[in-house]
Amino acid sequence: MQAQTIIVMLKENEIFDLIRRERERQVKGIELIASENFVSEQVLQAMGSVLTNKYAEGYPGKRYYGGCEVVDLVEDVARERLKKLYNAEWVNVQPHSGAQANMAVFMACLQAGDKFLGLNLSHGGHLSHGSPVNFSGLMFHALEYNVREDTGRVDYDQLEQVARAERPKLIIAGASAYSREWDYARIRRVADEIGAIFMVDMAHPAGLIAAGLLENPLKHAHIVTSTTHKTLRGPRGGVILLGKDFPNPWGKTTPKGEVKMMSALLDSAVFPGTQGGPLEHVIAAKAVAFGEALTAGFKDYQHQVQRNAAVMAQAFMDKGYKIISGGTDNHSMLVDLRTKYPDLTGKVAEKALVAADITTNKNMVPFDSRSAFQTSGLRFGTPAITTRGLKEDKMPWIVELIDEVLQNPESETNINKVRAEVNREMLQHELFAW
Ligand code: DSN
Repeated sequence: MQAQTIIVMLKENEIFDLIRRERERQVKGIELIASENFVSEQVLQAMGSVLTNKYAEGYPGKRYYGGCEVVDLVEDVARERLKKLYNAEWVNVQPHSGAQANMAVFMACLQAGDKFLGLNLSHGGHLSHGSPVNFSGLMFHALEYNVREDTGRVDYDQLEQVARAERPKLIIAGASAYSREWDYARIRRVADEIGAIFMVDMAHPAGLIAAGLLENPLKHAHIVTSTTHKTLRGPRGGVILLGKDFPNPWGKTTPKGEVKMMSALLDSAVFPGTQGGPLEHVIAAKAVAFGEALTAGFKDYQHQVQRNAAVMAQAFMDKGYKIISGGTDNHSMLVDLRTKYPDLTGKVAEKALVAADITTNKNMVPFDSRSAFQTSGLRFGTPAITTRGLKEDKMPWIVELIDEVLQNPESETNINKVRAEVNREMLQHELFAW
C-alpha cells in the first residue's frame, strides 16, 4: 500500500513542484496579510489525512452514510474543544469558510429581501456583510453603517439611527479591516430595542478573543461566526457559535408550524441548506487547532501578536504614516498612504512590496478618494510574522524596509536590496516557531 502511494507521488511532479515553490515563497518572505497565518505540522497532518476519503452528510449520530463511527468522534472532539474555547453553549464546525457560516446565519434568520445592517465594505466591512456583488447584498436588503471620518472608529450613533429608522431583522458587527475593539453591548441594546438578531463575525480577532485579550462577543451577540485560519491559526474554514444567553427557542416556525430552536435552524441551514458533505479532514484539523488554542503557549503567542501590532503601528506613525483610528487594539492596522505619499496608490505599493518579498494587500481606507482597484491604503497584520517567531524588536526594522520600498517603488535596485535583506533574515526562521 505504501509503495503504491509512493509511485503515485513520483508521477505527480507538477503540483508537488509548485507546492515546494509556494513553501519557499512563504519561508523567505515577510508575510503581513492580516488574515493569513502559518499552521503547525500537526494541523497540516490532520488536513492531509485519510479523513478526506469519507462522506459524512449530516451530523454525529445522524448521518446519511455508513462507516461514520470515527468521523463522528472527530467532529465531537472539534465541537467540544470549540465550546470550551469560547464558553459557548452550541457550535457547528462544518462551514467550509467564514462566508459559508455567514450564509447559513442569513438562511436561518432571514427571508429573501429582509433588511439587515452591516459595516460598509469600503469602511472595513466584509463582502458577506452586504456587498452588492455578494449573496448577502444580492438576495437581501443590505443597509450599512460607517466609521467616523474624524476618529476612524465605528459610528455607533449612525448605526443606531439606521437601526431605529429601518428596523433591520439582523445587525452584524465584525470587519476585515478594522483595528479597534467593538462596543458589542451598545449594539445589543439597539438590537433588543428593535427586536433584531445580533450577529458578530469575529473572524479576524478570533485568536485574540480566545486568549482573553479582547472581549468575547458571545456575551452579547445572539450568534457568532468565525473563520478558523486567521489569528486562530487553524485550517481554512468556518464555524458558528451560540452563547449562553441565547433565548431559545427562537420564534421562527417551520412550514409545519413547529417552533425550532436556533441551534436546529442553524444546523439545517449549514446542512442541507447551503452545504453537502462536511470536510472531515478539515474538521479534524480544526480540532487540532482548537486544542492548541486551549494551551498557555497560545495565549503567549496572542499577546505577542498584539504587542507586535502595537509596536508596528507606532513605528509607522513615527515615520509620518497615518494609521486609521490612530493605532490598533488587535492584530491589524490600516495605513492611509496619502499623508506621506499622496501620489502613491495601494496597488503600486502592494506590487513593489511583493517584489521585495514583503506581502501585504492594498485596501480602501474609509472615505477613500480612489477606487477598490487602486486604493489609498495598505492593510498590515502581525499573526503570521509572530508565528515565525518575530518579536517587537523586529517591527521597526520591518517598517523601515517597507518605507525604503515605498520611497522609491519603481527602483529595481532598491527593491532588490530590500529583498536580499528580507530573505537573509527570514530564512533563519521556521514557518511555525511556537
Ligand atoms: N476579507 C478577507 C480578509 O480579511 O483578508 C477574508 O475574507
